[in-house]
Amino acid sequence: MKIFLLIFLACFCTGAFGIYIPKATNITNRKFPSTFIWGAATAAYQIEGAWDEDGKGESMWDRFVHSDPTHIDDRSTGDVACDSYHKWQEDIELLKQLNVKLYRFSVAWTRILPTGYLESFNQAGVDYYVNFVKALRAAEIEPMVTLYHWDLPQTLSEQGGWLNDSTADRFGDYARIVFKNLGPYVKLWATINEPKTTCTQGYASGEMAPGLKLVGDGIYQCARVQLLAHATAYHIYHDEFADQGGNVTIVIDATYNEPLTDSAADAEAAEWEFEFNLGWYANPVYLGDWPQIMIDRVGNRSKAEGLSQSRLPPWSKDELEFVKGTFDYFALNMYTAVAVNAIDEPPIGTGNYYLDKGTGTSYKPEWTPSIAGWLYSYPYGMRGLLNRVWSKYNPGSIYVTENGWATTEDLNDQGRLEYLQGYLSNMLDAILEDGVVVDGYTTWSLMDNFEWARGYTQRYGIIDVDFNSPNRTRTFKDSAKWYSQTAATYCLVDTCVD
Ligand code: GBH
Repeated sequence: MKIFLLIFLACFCTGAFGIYIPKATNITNRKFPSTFIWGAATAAYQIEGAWDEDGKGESMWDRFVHSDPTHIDDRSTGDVACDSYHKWQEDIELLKQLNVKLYRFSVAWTRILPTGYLESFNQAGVDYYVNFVKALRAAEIEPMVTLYHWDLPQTLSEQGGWLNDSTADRFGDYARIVFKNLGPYVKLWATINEPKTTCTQGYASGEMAPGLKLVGDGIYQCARVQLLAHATAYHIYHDEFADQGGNVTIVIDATYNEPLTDSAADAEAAEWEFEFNLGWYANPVYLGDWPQIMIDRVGNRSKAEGLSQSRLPPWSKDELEFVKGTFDYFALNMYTAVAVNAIDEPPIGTGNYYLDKGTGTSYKPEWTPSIAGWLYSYPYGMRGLLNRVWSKYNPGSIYVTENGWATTEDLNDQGRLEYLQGYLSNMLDAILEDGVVVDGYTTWSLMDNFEWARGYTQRYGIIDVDFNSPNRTRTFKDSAKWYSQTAATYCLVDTCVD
C-alpha cells in the first residue's frame, strides 16, 4: 500500500526532468498565449569578462572595481566574470536547451567606442556583436539588445558622465553605430537599463560606479541626462533607420507599492512612492514632464531651503516635446513589493531625494525575504503592477525584461522556482483576466553573474556558474529545468488545460 502511494505521488509530482513541481493551489494551470515569447536576460559587464581585450576601452565599472577593491563585498571584479566574451557559443547552446526564443543582453559601449568618442571607433567590437546576433538568429533566438547597462566609458565619466548634457549626444553617436551594424538582425531595442538605479546607487548612495554622493541635486540631473540620451537614440532610430522596422524603448524598474495600512494617508504615500520611483522616468517618456507630485514637492522643499530654482531641473518646452512619446513598448523590470506609509513632513535641511519623497517604506511580514535585503517575494505584486502600468501609461505592449530571485550557490533552488512560478502565474492572470498585453518575458538571469557591489555572493541565475573553475562551468539548476519545460509547454505546472 505504502509503495503504491509512493509511486502514485512520484508520478503525480514529477516533471519531465524528474524534478518536483509543487502543486500549490494558487498557481494557475491555464496556458500562456501561443504568441507569448519566453526569454532570459544578462548584461555585458556582468557576464562578458575580457575587460581589456581586442581594443576594448575602460568603463566606469572597470575603474570602480580596480580603483578600490572594497567597493565590492567579496573584493571581486568583472574582469573574467562568466567569460561569455569567449564562451558565447556555449551560451547560445544553453538558451537552446532552455527552449527560449528571446535573449536580452547588452552591448559594451567601450568595445565599440573605447573612449566614448567617435575617433576611437573599434571595428573588432562591432564584429564581435554582429557575429553574435547572427548566431542567435541562426539558432532561431530573437535578440533584444540593451545599448547601455551601466558601463559608461571612463573617459566620459571623467567629463561628468550622466551629469553632463553632452553625454546624451555621445550616446547618440554610439547608438547610431549599433543600429547601423546590428539593425539588420535586431528588432527589439532597449536604450538604457534602469536609469533610476544609476542615479540612486551611482550618483547618490555611491554604492555603484561612479561612486558619487549627490543625493540632493546630481541625482535629479542624472535622470534628466539619461532621459535626453534615451530620447536622442530613439529619434535617431526612427529618423534614420525606420526601414529596419524595429521597436525601441527604455527599461524602467519598479516596485509594487502596497499601502502599509488601509488609511487614506498610506494610500496617498504609496502613490507618491510610485511617482518618485517609476513615474520619475515613465512620466516624461509616456505622458510628458515629471510627475506633478515631484514638481510640487521638490519645488516647495527647494524654495524652503532658500534655493532660487528647484533641484528637479525643469524641462524646456523643446526638451519636453523631444522626450515625450519616445517609446514603442514598455520594458519593465519587476522584482519586489514595498509597503509604504505616510510620515510627518521631514524637516528642511540640505536637499535629499529620499526626504523629498516624504514616505516611509518597509516590507510586510507575510512576504518571503530573499538573501538580498531589498528583495521580497509577493507574487500578487506582479499582477498589481502590470495593471497599474497598463492603465496609467497605455503603452500598447509590455515586456517584463527582468524578474528574478537571489540565493547563495545552490543547484536545488526550489525557492527560485516557486518565486518564478508565482510571479508568472500572476502575470498570466493579468493577461487573461485583466486584459493587460504582456508580449514577452526575459527572466533575470540566464546564469549566475557578477552582481555589482555584491560581487559573486548573490546569485540570480537559473543556471549555475562555477566561478572557481577556469572553464566557468555552467550547470542547470532545478529552476532552469522547470523553466525549459515551461517555455516548451507554455504551462507553469505539469499539465495545463487548453
Ligand atoms: C537589476 O536591478 C539590474 O538590472 C541587474 O543588473 C541586477 O543584476 C539585478 O537587478 C539583480 O540585482 O540595496 O536597498 O539600496 C534591479 C533593481 C535597483 C534593485 C537597486 C536593488 C538597490 C536597493 N535594483 N536596488 S538597496
